[in-house]
Amino acid sequence: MKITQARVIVCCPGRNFVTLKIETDAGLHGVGDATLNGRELAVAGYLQNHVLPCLIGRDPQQIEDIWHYLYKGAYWRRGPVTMSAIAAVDTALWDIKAKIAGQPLYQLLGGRSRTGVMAYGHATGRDIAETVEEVLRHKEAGYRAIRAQSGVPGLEKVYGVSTQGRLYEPADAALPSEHDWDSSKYLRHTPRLFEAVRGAVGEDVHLLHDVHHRLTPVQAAQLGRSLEPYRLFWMEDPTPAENQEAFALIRQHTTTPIAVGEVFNSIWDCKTLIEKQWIDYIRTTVTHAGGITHLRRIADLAALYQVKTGSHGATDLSPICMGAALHFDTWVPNFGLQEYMPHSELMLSVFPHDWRFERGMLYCGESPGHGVDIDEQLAARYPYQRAYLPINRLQHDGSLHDW
Ligand code: GCO
Ligand code: MG
Repeated sequence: MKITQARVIVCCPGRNFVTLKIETDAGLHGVGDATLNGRELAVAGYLQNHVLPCLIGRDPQQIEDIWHYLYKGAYWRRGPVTMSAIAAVDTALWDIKAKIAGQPLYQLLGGRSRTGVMAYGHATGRDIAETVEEVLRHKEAGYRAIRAQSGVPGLEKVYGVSTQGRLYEPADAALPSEHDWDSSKYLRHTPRLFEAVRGAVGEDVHLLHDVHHRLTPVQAAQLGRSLEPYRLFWMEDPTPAENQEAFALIRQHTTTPIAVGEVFNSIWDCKTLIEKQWIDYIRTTVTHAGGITHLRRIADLAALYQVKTGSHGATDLSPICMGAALHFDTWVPNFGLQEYMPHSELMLSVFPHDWRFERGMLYCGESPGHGVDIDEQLAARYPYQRAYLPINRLQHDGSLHDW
């Protein structure tokens, strides 16, 4: 079997998505997600100019060899652009391989380990009362795990909180919008938020929170400790993780579980965090971490240290990534939790899919492959629109801070 054609499809049905479609001489095709929020065209260009010419004529069944051909063959290893491009190829090839076998993808990975995939939803409000209301609404809808974020008094815009009352989409402007930040205000407010949320929702729901890389290690340790009475399922991205050693300090001071890794793109980004058991959940997912082939390596390393998966599932990952991730989650022995941030109806119609959400659980489908495709004609009606993620400045003097 040979790859006959490969093309990159960029579309914006409400937000930008980069999709790779690979076709074969057997009449089968596969698709992969290559979306890198705010840097979409860099990955599209990398694929278009440097990857696709090398794929034509290759046997699509040689997934492992093609992965290393693209990784080692580039000489310039790792990085979000390279790894998202490799991930898209890898996802499309797994899709093709499973279609050849006539099996849903999870069967090729080793079969089903669970009946469904536990998902967490986002409860967000402009203040504590609104967030509590949203948490209760999610509980009512069947969610067993809920992430709670709220506006902070004295700060105008906060990560995760929509000011227009619609679904939150952080890449909200053609040039980066500017947010203001004050860690002291946030550190005072967040324990109050969780005191109210835990009081209202009771004991049976898992609660989560995303710090979004904003604290120093010692501030993160303070926050983790102050949240212990409310028994969080996890505290996410408490501090930036380029320096993996930073997590030793957080770990010394708090037993609040820690989830990290949505911005990681390889096993090397989390090797020390996992081996030292400084984290409890690894947030890498298919698109940004080199596809199914590489994600499996990360999950296997994590399993040795009882670290579980907690895959990123924001809307900047396309429904293709979600489909592939759900097959992965259905198989992976050390599964923890899957993030679920629903796409709009329009986005879902551009990507016909067989996965579904039902009362707090996600289920992959049973059709051959990963079960997601792209409607190219519909996608063509929604061309790329430049959109950036925001930046953050300290409120008191305008210094650039982590967003
Ligand atoms: C999450 C993430 C996202 C990111 C987004 C950036 O936990 O879901 O933090 O909301 O901000 O993926 O592109
Ligand atoms: Mg996050």
